[in-house]
Amino acid sequence: MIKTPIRPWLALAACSLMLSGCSDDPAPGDQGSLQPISEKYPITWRFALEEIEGSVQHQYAEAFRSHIEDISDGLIEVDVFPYGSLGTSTQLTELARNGSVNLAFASPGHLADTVPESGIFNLHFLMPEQPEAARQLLEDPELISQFQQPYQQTGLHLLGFIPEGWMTWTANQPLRSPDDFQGLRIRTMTSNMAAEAYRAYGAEPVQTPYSQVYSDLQLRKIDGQTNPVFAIEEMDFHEVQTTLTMARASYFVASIVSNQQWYNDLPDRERTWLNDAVRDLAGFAWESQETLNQQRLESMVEAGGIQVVLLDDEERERFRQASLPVRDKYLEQTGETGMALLKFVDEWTQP
Ligand code: 6CS
Repeated sequence: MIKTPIRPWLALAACSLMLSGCSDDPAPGDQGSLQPISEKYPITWRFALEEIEGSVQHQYAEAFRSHIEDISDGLIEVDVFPYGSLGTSTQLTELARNGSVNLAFASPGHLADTVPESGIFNLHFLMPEQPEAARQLLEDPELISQFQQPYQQTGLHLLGFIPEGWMTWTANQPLRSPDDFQGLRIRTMTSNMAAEAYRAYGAEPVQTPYSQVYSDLQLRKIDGQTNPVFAIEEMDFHEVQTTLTMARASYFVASIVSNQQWYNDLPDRERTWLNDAVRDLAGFAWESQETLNQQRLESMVEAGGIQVVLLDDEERERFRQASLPVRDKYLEQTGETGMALLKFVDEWTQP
């Protein structure tokens, strides 16, 4: 069955109309106005997702919606826009930057062309292997604060990082060593740093939006792709690939961002509700991605459509060695800020 790809440009046009026609809500920046409180509320915050319904980001956004409604006593409502309703990841970042949406997910795999420092999460063999350590690193306020200025320079405020699980590799063959990547057309997210990580293995990366991956695999325009398990299952990539290789080389990290000006202009109590909600949901984010990744791996294996290959330490070490020069490319693009971030994460990982 040929799937109809999501057509983000059509959806985006529709949404621009929808956004301009749905402004019972004050425009971003108007929310500190002198309107009587009873007229001003309820306010709706728009939250754009890079993933479809049922995904890690969607589960998070639904929990966020419910939590913020609770802590604000119904004064804040949240409109969640799953992937496909507004545009590609890069377009969502633009919508957050220009204030058309208030909140969005922005994955460094796409965002690194806009915020080069965020490309650190595209480096392989960087994150701590132990889940608890990875979690603590991503929640470390010092890490968030080091990223704040690079995000702000582009008009975004970084609210936090959300883990989505280990990236896995799918192809029509096992990928046990860099030799297996020679000439492999692997789809990566759209930033150059995301592609560099696979160029270092000898692959020919193809940088495309998420919505295009299924049909490109089906039509054999690409040979493989990389994503966490939950995403492979929900986007049906396992239908058009034979083998899933687990190398534990990199971790999928998404950032939650808001429009910087909107964030600055929020009345204090609304800003507090927002920050509290992100902090309160950190545990939920961690647990929901673990559960979703585990359940979907089991269901794909049970269905029998895809073979799972786990790399051993020796195999992983060959990839680690091949991945190291990519750190220099990251530093070329990020200078001293990137150097400080890399040092921070390295010290965290190998104290
Ligand atoms: O591969 C991608 O482009 C996407 N993958 C996931 C799991 N989330 C968002 C991102 O855009």
